[in-house]
Amino acid sequence: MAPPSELIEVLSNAKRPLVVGHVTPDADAIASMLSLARVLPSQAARVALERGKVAQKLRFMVEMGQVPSADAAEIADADLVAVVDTAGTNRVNVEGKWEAIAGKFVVNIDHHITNPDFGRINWVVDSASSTSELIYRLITTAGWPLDATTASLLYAGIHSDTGGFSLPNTTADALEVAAALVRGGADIDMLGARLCRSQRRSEFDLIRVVYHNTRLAADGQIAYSTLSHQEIVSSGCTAEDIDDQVSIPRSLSGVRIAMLFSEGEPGVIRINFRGENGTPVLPLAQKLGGGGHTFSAGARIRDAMERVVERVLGEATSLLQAPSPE
Ligand SMILES: [Mn+2]
Repeated sequence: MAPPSELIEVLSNAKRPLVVGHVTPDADAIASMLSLARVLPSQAARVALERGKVAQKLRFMVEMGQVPSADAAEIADADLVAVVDTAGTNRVNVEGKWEAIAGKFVVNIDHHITNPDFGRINWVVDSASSTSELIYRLITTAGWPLDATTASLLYAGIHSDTGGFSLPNTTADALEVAAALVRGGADIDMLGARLCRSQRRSEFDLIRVVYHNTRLAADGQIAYSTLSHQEIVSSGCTAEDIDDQVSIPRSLSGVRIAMLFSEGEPGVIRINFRGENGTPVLPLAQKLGGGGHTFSAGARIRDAMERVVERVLGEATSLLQAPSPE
């Protein structure tokens, strides 16, 4: 999984590089963006990452990263765009969306199996735990400097995408990179506290609702919860704060498919899918126009919550009844 040499070459030669990630950025996207921008030779490297549009609990990463967010002129002037951790062009998180960068030299660094190689140069490794793991390999191959802050950011990205080193993507390679990052100065104590033990009251109240709304189907093989727009707003959270709360229905014993339906934007239902015990959820997400990884995927549907839940529950139930493809 060595990075292509032409990727290192164009990244090294860029004068005004811009690093872009996916909408509703998670810790892996934020870490990959900030780390890459920090290590690029150009001092003019920028990220498309507005602090206000990042989940409250991940804003400390933006503060650590200390990379300026690109303004409209800088986006227009960028001579190279690195899109990281982003499964498709419809997920690109930049002002003006994909159209704003489509005409530029785009490089694509990702680990989503559904990534269609939309860049001029593509480095997509679906066996990688995280894009952060790939960025680490890129840094060491290119010989760029890795300081303690960058190490901490990348460690946070790997920690997050592997579910705290507990999911099947926690490969020996991922653990080796994590170990190298700790040797490079990653602050495990601080990161553990910030990522796992620093819940704000608003997030705590939101999780209370996720527990309360959790329901079972298919004899307990499906667990799902819902968050209406009203429930999100009244807990003091925003759409950006919703992502890994699907871990609550997922944590029930016997669950094979866990889902979180959230209405961050009124009238649009986002669904996070997680597969347990080797149950792939990607086909489910793709059937609904989404994408992602085999056991962790997502989709968005514009419809009323009840109708979306009913439809998706039906799809999920028939997926469990279908004979396995193997
Ligand atoms: Mn990722």
